[in-house]
Amino acid sequence: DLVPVRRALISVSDKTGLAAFAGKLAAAGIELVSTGGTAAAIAEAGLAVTDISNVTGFPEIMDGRVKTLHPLVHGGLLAIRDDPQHAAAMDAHGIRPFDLVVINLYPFEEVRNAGGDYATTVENVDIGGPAMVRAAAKNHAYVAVLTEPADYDRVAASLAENGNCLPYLLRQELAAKAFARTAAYDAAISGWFAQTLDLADPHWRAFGGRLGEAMRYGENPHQEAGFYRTGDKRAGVATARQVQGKHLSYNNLNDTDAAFELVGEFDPAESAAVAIIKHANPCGVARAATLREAYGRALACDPVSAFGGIVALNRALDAEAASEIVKTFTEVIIAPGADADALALIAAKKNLRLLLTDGLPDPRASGLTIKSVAGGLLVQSRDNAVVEDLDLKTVTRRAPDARELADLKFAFKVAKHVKSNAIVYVRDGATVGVGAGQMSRVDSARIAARKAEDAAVAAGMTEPLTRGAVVASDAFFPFADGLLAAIEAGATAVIQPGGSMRDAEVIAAADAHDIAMVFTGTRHFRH
Ligand code: 93A
Repeated sequence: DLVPVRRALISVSDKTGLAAFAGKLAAAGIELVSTGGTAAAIAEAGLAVTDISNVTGFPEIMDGRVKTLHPLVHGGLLAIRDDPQHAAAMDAHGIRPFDLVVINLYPFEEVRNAGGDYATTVENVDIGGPAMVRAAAKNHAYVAVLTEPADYDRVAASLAENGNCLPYLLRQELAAKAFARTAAYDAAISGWFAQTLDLADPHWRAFGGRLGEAMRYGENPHQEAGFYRTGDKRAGVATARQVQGKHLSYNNLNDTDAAFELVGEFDPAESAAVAIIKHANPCGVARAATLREAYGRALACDPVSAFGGIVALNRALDAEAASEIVKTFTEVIIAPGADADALALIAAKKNLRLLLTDGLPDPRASGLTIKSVAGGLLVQSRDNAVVEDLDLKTVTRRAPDARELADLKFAFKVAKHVKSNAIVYVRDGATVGVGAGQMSRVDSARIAARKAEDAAVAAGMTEPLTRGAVVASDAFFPFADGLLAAIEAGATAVIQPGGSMRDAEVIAAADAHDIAMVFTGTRHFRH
């Protein structure tokens, strides 16, 4: 997989590091071919360089708009060296291969950022550069493509190390980088157009999706919105089939995604599980032998909030569960299938949206999550930590018993899907109090406990279900107060990441109340 590098094509707007790198290539006996300005800079450094016009037999024309767009260039980039027909075409037309391509593009982004006028900005849209970058990247089986000076040193080092050859893995990685560069370049161009012409749609398209549905409005009626699908085939809200009901709104899609991602945490072979979501937070999650039972217990956690909620199931919807769900006003149901009787029951509720998928989200799957901030995007890998994979450490004198431990794991899974600060009380496989999205952890603990009290009153119970429950916290307790609030609500065991400066104080408070506490070492912030 080592390909010898004999001939390089260099065409760079940013000439940083060019002389030094070209010097190393020349010293290695590599022939240098360049476009006008680049060739002049290389010659100035005292190196031999062939002007591209001497290769193409054609002058650079139209102010440089057409300088490398020529078969003698692109044939040399795209030829499959060991294909007899390609080799014959090279012979017939006098095409010589390029093994290395060094290109950085016209500085479109800089000109745009400097507020260049319309004509100047458009003139800085590079055409020939991206064409060569893409050709070389496509043909990475034979060609290495560099798109930024930051890679010069390691490519020079690799050439020196491998006897003037470059290994396949490096060419492949450089190709991936090259396509990322041209994609970002085109996104910058389309973004500039969208901004200049005040059009939202092309801007959205640039984020790599295809417009699935244009929504009537966004999070609020005065906002425009569209749902763009990336083409990712995994089970989820973008690949679900809508069987019935009104169009999904922006908020429906956001909440349905939250609901289904949460319920995907629970293995359907182990138990049925149901999550009810409002405003992207769960207001009830439960697992049980049947979906009907799990739904009933999820609903009992916070029946007031569940009104108008989204219901996600980890097993195919059956008639028993469907007949319960339709009793409460529900916006959307999402499930990995439904049987005929369930479909008939749901069909009677014309407006109820039913989404069916071919499977469940995989909580361990990799991937990216993206959030927009003013002038940029925050991109991170998906939170794919799963409590079963973590090294749980008991830090208190008392260890959780088997029932507590099962509930602690369940609670931590739910907490992963609750906006921070998240506090989740769980009893016998069902949430009994959820505190979400508070600025202080102690408030989340109190709110969750108060909601459990409300649910108890509504159900005519003498005491809230938090008595004897376990509690999960998505991040460590910075002070003992949050833990004390949970203990006061009746929690007997706690799961949390640990790692606070005051862990000792928090552990001492737990021990003083004979509470069992486990540390996960992993945090589940979600904002
Ligand atoms: O004007 S182009 O779109 N047409 C071309 O054929 C072409 N070939 C190279 N832009 C083209 N380039 C770009 O010229 C390269 O991407 C590079 O950014 C720049 C280098 O020009 P020079 O060597 O004259 O400084």
